[in-house]
Amino acid sequence: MADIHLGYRQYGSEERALDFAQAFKKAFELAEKERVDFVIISGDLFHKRSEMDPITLAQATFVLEKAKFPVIVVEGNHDSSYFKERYTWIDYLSQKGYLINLKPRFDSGTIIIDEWDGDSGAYIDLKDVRIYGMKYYGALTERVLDEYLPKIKRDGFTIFTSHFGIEGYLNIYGCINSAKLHKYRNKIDYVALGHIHKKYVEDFIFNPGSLESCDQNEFNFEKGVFIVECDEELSYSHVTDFYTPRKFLFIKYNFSSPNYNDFRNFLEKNRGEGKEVVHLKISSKLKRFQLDDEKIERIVKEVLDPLVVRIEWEFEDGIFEAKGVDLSTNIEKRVLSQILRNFEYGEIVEDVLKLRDFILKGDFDAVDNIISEIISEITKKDKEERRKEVSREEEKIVKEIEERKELEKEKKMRGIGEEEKRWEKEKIEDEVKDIEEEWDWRRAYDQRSLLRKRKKL
Ligand SMILES: [Mn+2]
Repeated sequence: MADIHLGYRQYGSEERALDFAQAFKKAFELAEKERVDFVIISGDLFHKRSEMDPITLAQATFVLEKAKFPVIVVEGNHDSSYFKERYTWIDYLSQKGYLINLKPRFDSGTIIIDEWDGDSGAYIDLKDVRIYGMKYYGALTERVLDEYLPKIKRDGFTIFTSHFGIEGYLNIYGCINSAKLHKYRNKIDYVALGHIHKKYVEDFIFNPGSLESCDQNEFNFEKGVFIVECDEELSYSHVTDFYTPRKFLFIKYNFSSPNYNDFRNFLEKNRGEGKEVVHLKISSKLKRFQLDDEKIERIVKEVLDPLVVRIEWEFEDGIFEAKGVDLSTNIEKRVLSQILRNFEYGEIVEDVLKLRDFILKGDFDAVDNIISEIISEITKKDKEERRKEVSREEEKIVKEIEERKELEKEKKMRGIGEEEKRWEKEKIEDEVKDIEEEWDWRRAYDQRSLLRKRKKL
């Protein structure tokens, strides 16, 4: 399985977060029922990298502590920042014995594929199956694969799991050409991927899709888990019926006049079973202020009994005209919500208005509270910006690695004297000591993983 996205409060809805947890639990119940030997989660177990909340952690441990089989996992783009080595929540759960987090490590730019030692490692042998894992590396994926794949040694049924997409299935960031994998078909029996939230199979490459829809566009994607059996031959089935994902309802309506009864009747005819995520697109030749959106929303809620409603407005004149109308809070709210619709902040209009009032009153404690609440709801903020920052960071790393390699080559050519070697060794020992002294368990988890790696040298 892949792309569980635990902790995703989609549309700011607590119910939606429960959906993701429920899907995860059901998938593990299925695994139990099928008496699997192990489970692989190919990335994005969690939705957020850093701001773990107690409920999400409880949801994860509640399911994982019951598992009677090993759970292999790799970190996805939602689980870890991939250009810095940081202690992640997946690392934490691995140390607690809930997960086996497979990832390579790097030593001066060289990839190291260690066997799992109960704490860290890139591959593990379970009976007659060998599993290699690689976390998400974004734009560096192909580069890391080029170093990783040649180091794979087949032993029994050999699996490679990672979190990246294959080009041609969905146009998203973080995909590679599958030819890179097919080249190693003779060494790998099964490639387990995640990242693309839609099921696909390409020869020995398997991507199960997510369990729930993380985006409205994903509702129609085939999603689920693979149950794979390998005796003499490989057989598999893609299972979807162990859980019913939340239904989405997409409705379009055109207001030719402000007739709310017609609208109500239309909804009656198009209603589902209730508790769906409703995406309603309303178009009209009327002016924006001629329609009462509060009333519209009220009717939608009465007739459809939705879990969440998202209303998208399409007016021919486009811009909202406030001429001759007073700017009551209601209208202010409409304008704001129209502006905020362009961002993926969820329903924060009320919060923004409250915030404005608190600032005017000078109640800065309330301002603090409301801002931290809003921030915790923003998940996809500055996506583009972050992407740019990441590729800049990646370029830097690649450059550093190449520079270091050059330097090492030069060194080898010249040959270093014994004294210089001793001096180099002492310098490294001092650095490790420094880190050890700086180490503070209350804040420096990333220092710790660095230390662990340095010590092994
Ligand atoms: Mn994902």
